[in-house]
Amino acid sequence: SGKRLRVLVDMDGVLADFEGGFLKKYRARYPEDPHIILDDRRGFWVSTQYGQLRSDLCNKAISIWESKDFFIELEPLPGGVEAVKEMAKMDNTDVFICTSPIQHYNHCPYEKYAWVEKHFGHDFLERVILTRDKTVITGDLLIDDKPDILGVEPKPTWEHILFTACHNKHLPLSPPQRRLLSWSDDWRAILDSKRQ
Ligand code: UMP
Repeated sequence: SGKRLRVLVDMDGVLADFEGGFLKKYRARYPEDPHIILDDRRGFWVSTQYGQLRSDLCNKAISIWESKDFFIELEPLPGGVEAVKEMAKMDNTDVFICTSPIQHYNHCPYEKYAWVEKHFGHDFLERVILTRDKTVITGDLLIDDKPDILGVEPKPTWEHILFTACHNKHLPLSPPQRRLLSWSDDWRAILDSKRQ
């Protein structure tokens, strides 16, 4: 009953393994330099933490995700593609993949579309939203691993569900904020809680 539910799902860190893909390619390209194991990641910005480890490592980190084939070769996170495909088939439910491309645009926007086509099929390209400001996108839910999602709209329509990632797992939630621990967690209950 009631109106349709609109769910926005983030890509990096929620559907695609950005952190794992980064670490693997960083270690391969800079084998003599120190790295941060995933369990020690803190803070959303990988480049910031690498810059704190040693100042030159900030730009070395950035060089990894600015490289061709970085985004297309990211592995899907367990259960994510299946969950979103299932969501898209649910009655009265509209799902969109809502992702922020990097400003170095040579490869990233193209490869984000290509990744969705590869894992979801061509028809799902209708469901992709590329934006640097998610606060101007309307929806009932935004499932995203970034703790602070800010932009020009001070009161976004969506409820942010914090998707657990290596960099945010130790963060306390400010009530009434909710988490999705993984795609094995009860995402259906979160959707149902927003239905009229
Ligand atoms: N990103 C950076 N720097 C970092 C970590 C990630 O630029 O240290 C990029 C990768 C993604 C984007 O393209 O930021 C995050 O997008 P969302 O997950 O917020 O959609």
